[in-house]
Amino acid sequence: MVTLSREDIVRLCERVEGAQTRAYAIPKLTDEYPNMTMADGYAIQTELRRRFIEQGHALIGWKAGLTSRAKMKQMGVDVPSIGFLTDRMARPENSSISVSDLVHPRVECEVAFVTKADLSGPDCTAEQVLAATDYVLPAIEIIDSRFSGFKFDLESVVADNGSSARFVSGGRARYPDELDLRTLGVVLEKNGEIVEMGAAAEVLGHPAEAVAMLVNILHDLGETLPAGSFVMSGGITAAVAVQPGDHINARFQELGSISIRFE
Ligand code: OOG
Ligand code: MG
Repeated sequence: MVTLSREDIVRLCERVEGAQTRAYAIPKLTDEYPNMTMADGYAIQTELRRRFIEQGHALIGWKAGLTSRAKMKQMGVDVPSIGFLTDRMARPENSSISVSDLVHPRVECEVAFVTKADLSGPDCTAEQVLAATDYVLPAIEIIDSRFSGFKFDLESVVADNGSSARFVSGGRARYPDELDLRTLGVVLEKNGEIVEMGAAAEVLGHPAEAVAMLVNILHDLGETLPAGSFVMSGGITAAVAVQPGDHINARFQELGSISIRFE
């Protein structure tokens, strides 16, 4: 249930938007509003999406977050969430990503889905997601919580659009029925060293489950997932902090690898 007034939602949205666009850390929103609900968090996120679209950003898809045990444990949160993705967050494969306009970025590897049919909740299933999937491809998400110390609770992180900052996709696109998306392995390397590894089943047992969950949360927000959407299903392993000079390579079984640098 939304408990915040429209005025408070707009005020908190402006606070998050300022921290995102000017890259500074703010206290988590629940410090000031301890009774804030998840619905309040989504109301702030929805207002942020409205403002970005009004400013000319294009909505290209969505992301599920906190869908693996590794991520939930790392962040101390046990409920998955969703956020929106715009064209301004996309970066090319092999590019150098500037950290000067980010607070304290981390990288994570995810399986991304591109859809070819509309999907809607409230009872969307993983089977429906796979039937509506055009292809899957690997992705690196660069998350950047706007909250001090990268510490937050669910209400605050939802308002901050799930820490969304940048993402890079590429590698090799594949049809989902040609792969076993549960046993698909990924190795994350930083400066030539393996720092994380895992299998995609870490994401709710099957990454398509995370997309189904996302569609069902969208239903609660009064939205559907249109054909042609780009959806990231959530970090498979814990996220890894990056600094200028770091080189990241995510090797996905069957889906190729993605490399990026930070400057
Ligand atoms: C929240 C975003 C989580 C994922 O893939 O789990 C996320 C955070 O950890 O800051 O994007
Ligand atoms: Mg993520």
